[in-house]
Amino acid sequence: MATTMETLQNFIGGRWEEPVGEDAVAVVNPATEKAFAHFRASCADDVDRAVAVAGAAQSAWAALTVARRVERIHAWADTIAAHAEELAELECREMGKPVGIGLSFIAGAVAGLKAAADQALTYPFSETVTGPGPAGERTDIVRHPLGVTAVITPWNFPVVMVLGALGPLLAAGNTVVVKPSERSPVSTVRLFELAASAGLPPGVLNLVLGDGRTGAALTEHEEVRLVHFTGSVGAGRAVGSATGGRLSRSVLELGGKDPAVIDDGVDPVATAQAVAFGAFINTGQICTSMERIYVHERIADGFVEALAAAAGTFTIGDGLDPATVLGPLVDARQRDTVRRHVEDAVHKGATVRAGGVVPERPGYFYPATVLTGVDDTMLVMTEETFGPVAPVTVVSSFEEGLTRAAASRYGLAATVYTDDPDHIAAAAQLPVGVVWVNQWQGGGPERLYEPARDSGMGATGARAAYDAATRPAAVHIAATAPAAGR
Ligand code: TXE
Repeated sequence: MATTMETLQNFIGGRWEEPVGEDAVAVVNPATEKAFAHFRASCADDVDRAVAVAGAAQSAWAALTVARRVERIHAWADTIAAHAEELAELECREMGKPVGIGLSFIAGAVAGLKAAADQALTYPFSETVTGPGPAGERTDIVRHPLGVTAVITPWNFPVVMVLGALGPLLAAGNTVVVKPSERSPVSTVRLFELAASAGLPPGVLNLVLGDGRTGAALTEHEEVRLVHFTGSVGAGRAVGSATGGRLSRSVLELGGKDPAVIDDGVDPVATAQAVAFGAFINTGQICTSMERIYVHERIADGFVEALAAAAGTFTIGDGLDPATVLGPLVDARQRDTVRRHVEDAVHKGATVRAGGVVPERPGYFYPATVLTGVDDTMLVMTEETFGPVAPVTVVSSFEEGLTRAAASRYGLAATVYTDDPDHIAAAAQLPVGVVWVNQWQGGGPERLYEPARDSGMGATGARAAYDAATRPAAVHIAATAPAAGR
């Protein structure tokens, strides 16, 4: 194994190889600000080779039975599960996620990979939809794999984002080129080492390291028939334009500015603790983190007091320390974005009820922060902060909360806390992909959704991922071949 955890390499056709690209990239531990790994960003030639190798391996992979492909994916999943601790530690060092939190998300991702792959066993890759009728005619629908696909992932959940995209793509018979974020490639490199040892055939799963330019080369490649992208809206638009222009597909999971709407009548303290988790876990770096909080005026005082108290329990530190609940932000740029949003809000009249000050210590840390007195002129209410900040708005009714929640250019997810069935029905109409009621997260492999507005495009979950990973063809068969005299 040529690659090491210090000098990272591409994995193409089952072999580790140095990218041809020249630009050196360092991987920095955000808790210490020290580089601990490096690689060279892959250039277009590296991408060409990876796509060509994936193309050469695709027909043999698609020729395996579905059961055989699913079996190989399970073997990889089991190997990942056996190395979860190591992967969680690598994620912690490359992007700051506390190991305990990483472990729970990796466990979920392994279970999700297996569940997604298992759906291939019942997915109708070939089905007869009409006939044979009285005339003996028949129509079959055959769902073909697309060929070579690409997965481009962000830094907030390196392992989860790779595993979340790969199951249906691989199980449907496609081969894949993966490009992880340049900020957090190390755990993904380890995933590929484990894939090799789990017996995935060479060329089925390939890894190219690089930044947005490498991602763009992959997205623009003529032979890449689908790009599964998770990241910012700006980059997502570029991916969608490049694939659309080539008449290829993309599935885009982009940013969010997710609201939480808290109704009168719910317990303010218990709800505040739930909201603290939804706003601060993973240091607020989750696409579905709660970024706007709307609370009914009747319970607002108790709620805000409890939320500020909960924020104080999010202990800052290096994620390798079991006592840490709030790790650093991924880099200085992200920490400065969060600081800028809070300073802008305070400048425009917001009040800091918890946190709000960058701690004097090495590392890109920012405390769990609660703001009140916010309004829609503030960056913290309109742009994705992607950090541990909970801006609270007091509303006079649940309906006002829903109206404010819907007024955003994003539409990823929303969470409401209410026991009123009419309010639950009203919340289900929000222009978002996912609505959670009285719990944040959850929904299982049958959860089918598509982000709305700037938060993305392309449905995922349930069978949608297989529909995206295959191309249906209708085969209509007449009863008999033409005969003389007929
Ligand atoms: O995203 P980018 P970043 C949001 C969040 C964050 C912001 C920037 O607000 O502050 O995005 O984060 C690759 N063609 N989210 O910089 O730049 C890039 O190399 C093809 C929300 O991480 O979008 C990386 O692998 N690929 C999101 C991946 O895209 C391109 C999670 C994401 O990088 C590319 C992460 C291009 N033109 C950030 N430009 C979520 N929804 O969870 C970049 N890349």
